[in-house]
Amino acid sequence: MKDKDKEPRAVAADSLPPPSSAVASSVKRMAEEAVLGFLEKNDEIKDSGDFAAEKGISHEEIVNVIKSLNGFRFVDAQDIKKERWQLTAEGKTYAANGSPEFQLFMAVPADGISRAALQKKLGDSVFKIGCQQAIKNKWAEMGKSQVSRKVAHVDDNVKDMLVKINNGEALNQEDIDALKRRKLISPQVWKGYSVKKGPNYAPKRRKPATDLIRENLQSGEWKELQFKEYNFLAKGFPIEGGSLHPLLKVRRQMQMIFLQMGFEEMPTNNYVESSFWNFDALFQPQQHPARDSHDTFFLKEPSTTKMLPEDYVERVKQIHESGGHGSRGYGYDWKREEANKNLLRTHTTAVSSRMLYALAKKPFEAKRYYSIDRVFRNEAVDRTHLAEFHQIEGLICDRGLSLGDLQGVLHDFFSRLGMSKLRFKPAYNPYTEPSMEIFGYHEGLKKWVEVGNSGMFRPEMLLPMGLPEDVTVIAWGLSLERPTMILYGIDNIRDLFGHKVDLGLIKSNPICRIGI
Ligand code: FB9
Repeated sequence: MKDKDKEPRAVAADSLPPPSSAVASSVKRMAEEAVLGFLEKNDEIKDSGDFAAEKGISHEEIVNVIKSLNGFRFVDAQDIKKERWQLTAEGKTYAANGSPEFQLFMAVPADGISRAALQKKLGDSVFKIGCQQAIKNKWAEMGKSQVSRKVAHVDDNVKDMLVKINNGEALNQEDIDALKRRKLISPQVWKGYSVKKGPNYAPKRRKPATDLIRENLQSGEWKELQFKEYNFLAKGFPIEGGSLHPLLKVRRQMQMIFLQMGFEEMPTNNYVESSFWNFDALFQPQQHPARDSHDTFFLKEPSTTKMLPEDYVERVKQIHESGGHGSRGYGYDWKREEANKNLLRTHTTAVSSRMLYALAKKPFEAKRYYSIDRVFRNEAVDRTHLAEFHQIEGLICDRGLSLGDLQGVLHDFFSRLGMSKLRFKPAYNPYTEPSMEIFGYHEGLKKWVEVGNSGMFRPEMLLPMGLPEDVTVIAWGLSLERPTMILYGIDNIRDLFGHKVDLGLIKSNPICRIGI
């Protein structure tokens, strides 16, 4: 018995690695020479399919060559279509293992077998179909529990027909219809070409010249040179221009809204902040849960801030420990070293505290400030939360502002975001009282969306800064990521921000159409 594995096994074309470009182009050249060579001696290639089979070249390769030669009018190709049948997945299994009715018949011993045993032997689907067909063919007797043969011998015509189909052999219409009814075959349109010589026919294709060069002129060969047609429709190389990340497009839109509303941007170029400006200045008590490393990234190096305005720090210490200006404070022992700790800012409100303190040092003038930049929170990452996001914050500092003013400016701001219907829900922030969560009705999503938080900065925050008694500050905040995810229909924040972003989205994302 010849040793099986030494035989070079015939491997299926699609299991081979794609031919390297060199092989590909040599196969292409071979196919081209085959077509042009054949037409040198013959008027026509009647059927590219037969021609491919004859030449032992894949029909696909022949078709590619015919299309290209036709493009350069080396040949004149006419479509020919043939409808033929191919086996369905079920048809393929029967062609391989025999029709279910034949499998059933073969599984019934001469003295019969129980239905249950037979079903176990054949499996549910073969048993079910096998029974139907075997009864129809009067091959077997299906008693209540017993199955027995009605004939001694049967032929598996169905399998034979399926094999014929597979080999591209023709069957009579009746058999085709029977197999079609059993969904064992499905129609397949075969496309090929008949080919004749074209106006530019030549036995060998010389690459058409793409340029007229001095040598062509000197040698006079320009006379018989074939020049490649100019393809004025050719798409030039795509100009790879820079493209803005969706977040930056929405940021720019948000900036436009703030500038149109008369706000000026606060400098946010310091991710590292002291606990003092990020928390203490905002009257956030030192034992507040947000101030421990579970929520906040504290710095190992430099671990403490170098410089704080001592007089102001003293007043903050006061207000935390024993209150003032009518507040009884928190009544705990405020620690300087806690305020000195450096961290990655958890909100851009840390910048607002610096700006309001700076404002307090000058003769008072009303101000509208906004900030849009990164903040960091040691939070569990999920579909809408990363350890960092961009916070958008707006504040108005003026005399005698009320909660009504806040709601008014929120209506103005969010209506420019396309959300004119707002609802406010009482909330709590350590640094604002009263505080409100903001909900907006999103026409596109047809639902109410939480769009941010807001409040009036507490006097315990503003007065120690030195701002006049009657100055109040209304403020609100939201993220940049949420509106961007909604506007660009991005479901998972990891698709928007971070190393997993697919650049395709960056290159092909549409312009940002906020508010309209
Ligand atoms: O952005 C948020 N939602 C939002 C905003 C706009 C938007 O636009 C639509 C397309 C047109 C859609 C959605 N939120 C705030 C709401 C929620 O996403 C919330 O679950 C998550 N929030 C972040 C914080 O998460 C811990 C968003 C982020 C946020 C929340 C509050 C503030 C800032 C950012 C604040 C504040 C504040 C309060 C008072 C004074 C000063 C600042």
